[in-house]
Amino acid sequence: MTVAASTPIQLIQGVYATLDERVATGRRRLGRALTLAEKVLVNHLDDPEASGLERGVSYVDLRPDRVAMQDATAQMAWLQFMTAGLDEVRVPTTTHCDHLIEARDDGKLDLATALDGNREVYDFLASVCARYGAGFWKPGSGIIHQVVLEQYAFPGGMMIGTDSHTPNAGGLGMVAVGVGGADAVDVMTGFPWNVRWPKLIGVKLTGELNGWTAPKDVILKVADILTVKGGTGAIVEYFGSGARSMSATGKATICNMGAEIGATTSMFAYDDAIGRYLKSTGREAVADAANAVAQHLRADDEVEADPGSYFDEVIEIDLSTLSPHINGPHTPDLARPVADLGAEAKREGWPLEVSAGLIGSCTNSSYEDMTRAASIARDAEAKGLTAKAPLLITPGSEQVRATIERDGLLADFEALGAQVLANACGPCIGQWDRQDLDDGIPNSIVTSYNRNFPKRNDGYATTHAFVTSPETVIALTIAGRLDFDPANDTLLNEAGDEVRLTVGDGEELPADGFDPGEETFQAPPADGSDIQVEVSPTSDRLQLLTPFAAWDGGDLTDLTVLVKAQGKCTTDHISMAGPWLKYRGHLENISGNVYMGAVNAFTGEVGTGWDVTDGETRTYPEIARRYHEAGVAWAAIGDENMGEGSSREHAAMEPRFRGAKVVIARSFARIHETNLKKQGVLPLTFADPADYDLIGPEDRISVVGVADLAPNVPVAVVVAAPDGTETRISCRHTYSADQIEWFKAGSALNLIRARSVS
Ligand code: MIC
Ligand code: SF4
Repeated sequence: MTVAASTPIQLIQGVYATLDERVATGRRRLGRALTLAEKVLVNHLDDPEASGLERGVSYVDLRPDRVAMQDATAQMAWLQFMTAGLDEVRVPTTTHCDHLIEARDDGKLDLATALDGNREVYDFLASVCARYGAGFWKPGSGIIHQVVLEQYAFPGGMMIGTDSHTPNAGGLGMVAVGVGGADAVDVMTGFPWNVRWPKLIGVKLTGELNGWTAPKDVILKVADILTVKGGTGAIVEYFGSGARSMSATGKATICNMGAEIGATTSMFAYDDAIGRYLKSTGREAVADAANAVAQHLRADDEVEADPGSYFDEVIEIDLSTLSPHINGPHTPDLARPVADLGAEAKREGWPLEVSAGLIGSCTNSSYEDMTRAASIARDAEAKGLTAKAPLLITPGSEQVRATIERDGLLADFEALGAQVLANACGPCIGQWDRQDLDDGIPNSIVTSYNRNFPKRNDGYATTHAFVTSPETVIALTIAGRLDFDPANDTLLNEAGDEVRLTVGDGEELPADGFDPGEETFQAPPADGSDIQVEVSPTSDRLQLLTPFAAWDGGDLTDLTVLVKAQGKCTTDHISMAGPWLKYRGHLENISGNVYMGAVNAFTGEVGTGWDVTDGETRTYPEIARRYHEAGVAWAAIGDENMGEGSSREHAAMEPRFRGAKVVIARSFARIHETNLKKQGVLPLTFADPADYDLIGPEDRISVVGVADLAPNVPVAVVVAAPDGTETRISCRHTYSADQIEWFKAGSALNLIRARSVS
């Protein structure tokens, strides 16, 4: 298999060739018209006749068309793939280098520093891709989701990616789902991808965006309505005239940030805007092929006419009356109109001064985003305004960077004093060596990113991050204040005149086409079998994996409680990013951060707990290491939406490596729950959420009747208090019969290894 810099038209035609028959099968089996998501799903079922199709209940096997991985998650995924004994990936796969570039000076310098500092990891990824037939996008090529949108995504396709914002490709009408590395390895090794048949949420968009309102405001509003867990287990399908009025990249922004409501993915139907984007990015043939099957790349007419009969939940948003929004701090679903932020910030004591504005990330770094933001920069310049706070720009891809440079937009930002960073994630994932401010100083930043968990951007707990559209970011950065409403307020310019900022319409696509910029793709050789993939035994960045032990057949008894997390415990809390990204290929070293950000429910302290072996208080990573060395098996307890956020399987592998047997929470985020299952840790939820309160610091937890673990049957857990009192509680799980085998084997990967050997 040769993996090219774009999806071959033959692959797409192959997917479209089965649409007629598969859509008919879906309509027949469900006895009704189909939504778009259902069409794409049915067309990718491993067995369309036999699969269960009960929403939120049946587990199904799907056959994705592609796999994409970014450098921070790909290392662990490839290390797992390498143990499977295959010669080549079975599904087209690409690796994208975007997460490991730290922002400090400017794009060029920072890239050179990253190339040097991460050489071992980049060499590993480049050689492992060449060895196993995968495409490699070098550092500087751009953020995975922008590159995928520009090169690989296609309407009606299905892909999985080892990053939670993979749904970005839903902007082109793809079912694109974020997964942990072990899921990717299943598909790369030729096995189907096993997932629960999703529920469906419909979002009907009417009207048209105008003024300061942008596509970002749609998802900020949806996040407000659904909250960080409201999309769990569901695909969000956008439809209606308002959906058709938006650009393809605007649609991608909305789908991208659907990750923040826990949705499996989000998607839009194929339309003229998507066709225009495909043509503009050199994919005329894909647009032609999509046009030929267009009736299957949207929901059946009955769905738009009567959405309530087809979706589990329907939300309606009128774009004409939607106001610009801004969400945060600390959680992406805390929304309000921009106009109301000032009053709320004063009430809450959030610093009103804006200390930095950041535009970019996979969510908002398209050509259209940049032209809208640059129009405000030009307007401000012309009106004698300067930016009151530092402005940092990260172009989403080399193609966007080269094009906005050619078209003078970078110069517009630079005229405002902006720092142009590398085409990478940068400050979005804590890769920000912030020079202008030290830790400990309460401050507010505004970003066009998607997440704003504490410490996420600069590593400072005292930074309040607000997420909004690029337009609003630049306006608030120019004003230097959170209590500025660009649509209604004025600013004083250098001459002392009151002026109002205006926002341009932006350009959907570059009139002169895209400039591809520097060549950043490395195709694999036709035969990579003689390529050596080096992992030094003394490396502190990479470590070969040792298989986890299989289940011993007994109950999980007498487990110590390592951590009982209170409130938000995202994957950033469980396995911090930023400085820790450098250990993503080294399980032992990265375990040095396990649960470091979790709030101890017994003490309210962050990252420290009680060590049962000697009664001392230590950091969670230290206690976990000591338990591992002493052979103490343990449990972790979580609150609502445990493991929210990222796809990083390190948040499951680290606990597993250090001896976790079970994680019991009030509820889980989808990817984290699957990652725990895949790595052989039992994820359970309290049947009665109030039982969370029962667990004390010195209690011992036993999961009984493990041998009888069966789908849809609750599990009994005995909580033994230090005085000997035992309380029996009931917990739920979501294992299918197949998934129970992962647990028994010790991990899903152990099963793959066993199958490849036999
Ligand atoms: C994120 O936005 O949190 C990340 C960093 O892109 C993660 C992936 C990772 O942790 O490597 C994600 O969203 O999945
Ligand atoms: Fe990168 Fe941020 Fe997007 Fe994650 S959310 S892929 S860190 S740009």
